[in-house]
Amino acid sequence: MTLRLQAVTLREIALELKEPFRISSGVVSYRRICLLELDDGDGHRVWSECVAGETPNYSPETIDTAWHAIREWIAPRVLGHAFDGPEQVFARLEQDVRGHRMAKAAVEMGMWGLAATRAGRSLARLIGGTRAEIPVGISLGIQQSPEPLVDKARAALEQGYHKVKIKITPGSDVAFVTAVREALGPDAPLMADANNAYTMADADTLVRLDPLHLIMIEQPLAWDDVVRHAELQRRLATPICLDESITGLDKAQDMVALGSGRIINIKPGRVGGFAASKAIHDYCAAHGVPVWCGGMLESGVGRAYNVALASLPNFTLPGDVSPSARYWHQDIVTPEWTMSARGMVRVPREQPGIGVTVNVDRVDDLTVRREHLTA
Ligand code: OSB
Ligand code: MG
Repeated sequence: MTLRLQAVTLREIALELKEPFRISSGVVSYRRICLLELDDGDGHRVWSECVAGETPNYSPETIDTAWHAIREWIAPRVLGHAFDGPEQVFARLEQDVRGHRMAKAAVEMGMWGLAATRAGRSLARLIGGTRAEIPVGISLGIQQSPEPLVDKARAALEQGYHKVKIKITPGSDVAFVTAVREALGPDAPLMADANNAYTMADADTLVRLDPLHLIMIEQPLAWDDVVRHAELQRRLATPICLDESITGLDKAQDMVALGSGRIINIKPGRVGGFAASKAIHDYCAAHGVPVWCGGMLESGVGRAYNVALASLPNFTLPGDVSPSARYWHQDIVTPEWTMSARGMVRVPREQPGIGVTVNVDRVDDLTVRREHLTA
């Protein structure tokens, strides 16, 4: 079935987080979120989301660079072009356009959503997802002191979360994670995420995390590094998980070849979308590397794509796919994303498309700019 994009509307909305989220490289209280509405001109529409943040503290991309890239180079390559299927979109976007993977992903994932909508099938089934529900992990931002961190981690486990990720940075690391481990016991499923806050000069500090038996340490070193991570992994018993460094399948292959880590956090919005995510997923499955689905504080739209992706079989670790109420006073989708008392989010496998409806009136109220692009 031919897939053709006739028009796309870009929007920027402002959505206030329930509480500020602090990582080693910055803090966010309001999310400036870029949403796309794709239209096939045939009566089918679907929403997608770009994960780029306000500042380039996670990757070089921002919402403003993504907006520019989508308008100037990415949308024009897709609008009006006849694709045999959504799996062809990424290769076309890679041709002669370097980088801008977040901008590409917003369009590419939207094309998968559009294909699912047109086919009257759920996105999860379309991509070959097998899970009916996904175990959920929570990502806890850096706190002022260990006490509030311990309280939040305890509350998360009581709510049913399957994994607690603790953001760390030099000065808020070993003592903070130790406090949580001592309070919650040896079996609590804990991990840490440094978002590039360390260098090899800090290796001794990171080695001191080994006795805390974390499931993994996420991205301790530079955002684009795989070489030094390999050296660090040789010194650490705890598995390293790469996030920022894995911008595509090639980097996953580098990680395995060099031994830079043993686990990958796949964020479809970071790697250029679903085709790249599926390729990384399949490669990791073939090489015995577990993967899990990360998050970028998405609205309910981006979350729909993450949940569908995480239903693929090699997503064997809990994903950062927390329910809407973890982030927002009110999400922009109906139904909101919820988590069961068993810490699971249900995959909408029976509804066509992305499985949630966008509350357009609310999005209109939140919109600060919009731009309509046509074939
Ligand atoms: O490193 O995984 C990360 C949020 C913003 C930028 C980077 C990261 C994160 C998270 C949030 O950890 C996870 C979530 O969306 O729940
Ligand atoms: Mg991370």
